[in-house]
Amino acid sequence: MSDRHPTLLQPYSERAKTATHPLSRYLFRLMDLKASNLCLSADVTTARELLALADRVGPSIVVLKTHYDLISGWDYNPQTGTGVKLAALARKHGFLIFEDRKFVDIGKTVQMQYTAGTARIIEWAHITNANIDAGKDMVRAMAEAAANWKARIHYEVKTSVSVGTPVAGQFDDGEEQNNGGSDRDSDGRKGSIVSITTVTQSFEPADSPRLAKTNEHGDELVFPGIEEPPMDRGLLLLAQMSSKGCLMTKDYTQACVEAAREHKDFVMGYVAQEALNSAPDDNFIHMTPGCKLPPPGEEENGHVEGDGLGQQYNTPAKLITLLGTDIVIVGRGIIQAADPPTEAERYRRKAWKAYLARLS
Ligand code: BMP
Repeated sequence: MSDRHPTLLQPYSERAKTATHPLSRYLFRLMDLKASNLCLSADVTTARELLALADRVGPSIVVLKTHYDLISGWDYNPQTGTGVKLAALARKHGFLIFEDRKFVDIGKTVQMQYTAGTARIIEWAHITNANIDAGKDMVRAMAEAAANWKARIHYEVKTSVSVGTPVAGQFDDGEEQNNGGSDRDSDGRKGSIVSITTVTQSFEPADSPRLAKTNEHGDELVFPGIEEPPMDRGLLLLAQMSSKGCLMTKDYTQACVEAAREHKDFVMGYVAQEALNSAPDDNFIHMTPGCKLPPPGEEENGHVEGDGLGQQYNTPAKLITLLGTDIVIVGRGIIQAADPPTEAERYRRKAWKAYLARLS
């Protein structure tokens, strides 16, 4: 770990000013505003539980991590489904959604998996991640897909059927017009058209405030103190894992660092077990799973047992103060508690304290 890198001693509010990625700048500001560097890994099994948990724990977190493919009853409707409902909760409580999809494949395939298919992840997840074992071109492919998506969402959803005589300006230049050829007359109308039927269909992103307002009561609520996140999408590179015997080598991790530097406009940072910023102008964000606190009342920096299936745990103090991560990702530590919101607050306080300790 690069223990003397300047970002380790910089407040998140300062890092918000120099981060390259618009979503990282936003996230650092959100962390500062909510005094939270906690991500909930919402690994529950039904959509109903997921939405209820997001609503209850939302006030304590800045990121909610999903595995959409372990949720039964996930509603794929792009306008009213689970992704849209999560996005509304994200706006209400002020958190970003991170789909822990761990993309790994050839570029063309990941582009399609990211933007299309059943889940249309790009539409509701601000952040996703990739294992770059397949090579760095995959990152470029995902960056391109995200840029194309962002360019497309400037068009809004509009499915309309109109019958009548269109006025000038109704068609964009170059748009196909089934008018049999016509000239505009002096008042701008297309003189030779008696009647025309136009079907226009475009779309709107799942996290558009306007779309969500048509959804359910309360979905129009927006977290105070900060604007809504930018429409940019961000990628985290899976640079190291928390699991025992993980096969990711130092060379692989270093390749992630290089890929991140090459795609600063799309890569926000890493899922890693330690801080990886080492070049003078690195300001990537680090999120770290494999985090658990000993039960309340026990030595807070004591050893925490793994789960018997390869998962290994460290405390927020070790991960943030010593190893320099920015956001801890906690799943079962919170979900399996008797009262998840209270436990999430305990994790938030400890993780924030660990960050303040690092600064001092
Ligand atoms: P838990 O806190 O319950 O162990 O959950 C950890 C979560 O983080 C899981 O969703 C897992 O898929 C994810 N994760 C991990 O545990 N280690 C990694 O290295 C990368 C992960 O995404």
